[in-house]
Amino acid sequence: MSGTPTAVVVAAALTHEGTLLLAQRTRPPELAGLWELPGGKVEPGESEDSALARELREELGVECSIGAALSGDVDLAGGLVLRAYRATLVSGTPAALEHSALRWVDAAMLPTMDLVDADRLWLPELLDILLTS
Ligand code: 523
Repeated sequence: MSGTPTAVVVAAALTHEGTLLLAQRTRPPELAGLWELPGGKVEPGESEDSALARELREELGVECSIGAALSGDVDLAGGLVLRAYRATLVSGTPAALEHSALRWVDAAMLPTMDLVDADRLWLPELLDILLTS
């Protein structure tokens, strides 16, 4: 059966010294002010890894190494599917180039953050990553 291919949105669980980087969205209005794992849409012809590395370069100004996927995908509106990957910094210091703020959160702070709904799927796995890193 043919049809429109599913578009994938990739997001990064970027960790550093027991903390996870969250980014505060500026748009759309219903998501503005909420915190997310940074990332964005995979473009046609791009691999998910290189799309995520590109998004982190564009949004944060850093070079990252992309690792394993977290468990499970999230179906988003508009036929998009959201997938998250582990990531670590290779060079640079993240800056909020396209977000209103960035915050490195530890396992105690993560559950208190106002996350976008879709990213909540990974809360248990993210806590586990932070507590065992
Ligand atoms: N999410 C989401 N969580 C999350 C990301 C990176 C994205 O729920 N961690 C959702 C938000 C949007 C959709 O995925 O509904 C696309 O993300 P967006 O807008 O960050 O992707 P862009 O910037 O590549 O898309 P354009 O707006 O088309 O430029």
